[in-house]
Amino acid sequence: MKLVLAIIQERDGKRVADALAENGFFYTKIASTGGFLRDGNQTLLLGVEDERLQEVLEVLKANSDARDQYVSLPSPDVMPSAPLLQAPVRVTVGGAVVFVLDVESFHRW
Ligand code: 2BA
Repeated sequence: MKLVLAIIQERDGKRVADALAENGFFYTKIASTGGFLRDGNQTLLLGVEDERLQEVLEVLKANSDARDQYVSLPSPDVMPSAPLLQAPVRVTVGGAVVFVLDVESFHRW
């Protein structure tokens, strides 16, 4: 079994959730915040059997789009000494950022 940890953009949340449910995947959704943009995103935890790993990755990929976003200045919390940027900087935000972890054991009571 694998634990898939997928960080998706908030705007893709409903589409991804509907597709996962339609395909019979269980998941837990956690509201999260990106450390760089400080924008809301969603973190999904999915426990999946090894043989369905590829399938769940395809569902995630098909339903989450990469988008360009503009950042006008570094967050003072992150870079206190950085000067303000003159012009907004374009940043491409995934798609999805996905980690796949081996599950040592799984229990449900
Ligand atoms: P954020 O941290 O808000 O990052 C949003 C986007 O900003 C990133 O998109 C990337 O294109 C850019 N970015 C992030 N850190 C940067 C930096 N130090 N310098 C320049 N550009 C930077 P994605 O890579 O698609 O990441 C989307 C979200 O996924 C991230 O939101 C974060 O919440 C999460 N994420 C990405 N990589 C991660 C990692 N290695 N560990 C944990 N979470 C991660």
